[in-house]
Amino acid sequence: MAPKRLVRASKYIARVLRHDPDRAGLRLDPQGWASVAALLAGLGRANVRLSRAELDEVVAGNDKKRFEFSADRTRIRARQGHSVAVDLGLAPAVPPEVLYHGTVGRFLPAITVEGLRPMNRHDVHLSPDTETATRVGARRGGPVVLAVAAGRMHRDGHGFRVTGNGVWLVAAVPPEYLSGTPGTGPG
Ligand code: HQG
Repeated sequence: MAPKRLVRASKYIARVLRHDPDRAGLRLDPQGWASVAALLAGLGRANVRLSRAELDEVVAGNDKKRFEFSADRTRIRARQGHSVAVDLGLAPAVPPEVLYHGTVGRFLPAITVEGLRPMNRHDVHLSPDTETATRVGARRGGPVVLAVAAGRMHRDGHGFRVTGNGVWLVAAVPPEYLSGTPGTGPG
């Protein structure tokens, strides 16, 4: 289990690299990369003091592999989840026939009408299995897992990409591709 301080640092880094680079005085390049030295300096200014070795530990030990280093390890970025404009350079990929989305009951009336929208992120995030989707939904309350007819969507021309840690991204999911999964929500 990571010490509390590293968990706190990890959350701060996620916020900076995905949503708010200004907060740490950072500039992200178009692919979302920031200088490791600048990140550590920015963290220090925000009183989240971290050594390079501890940063390595945060990146390697992160439960969902949220961050990655460049090949020369001088730059770092979030693998997904941005609200700031970045081009992660992910190639289009053919999704499995079914992907899953974990949400909560209170969003279903809107989702049923509008489908899944990226909300504050750049893409809708989909999970390859119901266990992961259940965890994603449970962040907000009693989880409801929706099945997404990803194969059919792809054949209909919707572009999918997959991140290095197995999260599937798509611009939106129209309601006709959604259905409930047994036991977690409306059928
Ligand atoms: C919902 C975490 C109303 C959607 C997780 C979700 C994931 C709608 C929320 C990753 C809607 C957006 C992404 C509509 C979608 N009307 N609500 N039309 N369409 N929603 O956090 O998928 O820890 O942006 O169901 O584990 O929950 O950050 O997306 O509940 O992998 O690495 O609007 O974030 O990863 O919430 O989570 P989010 P998400 P990290």
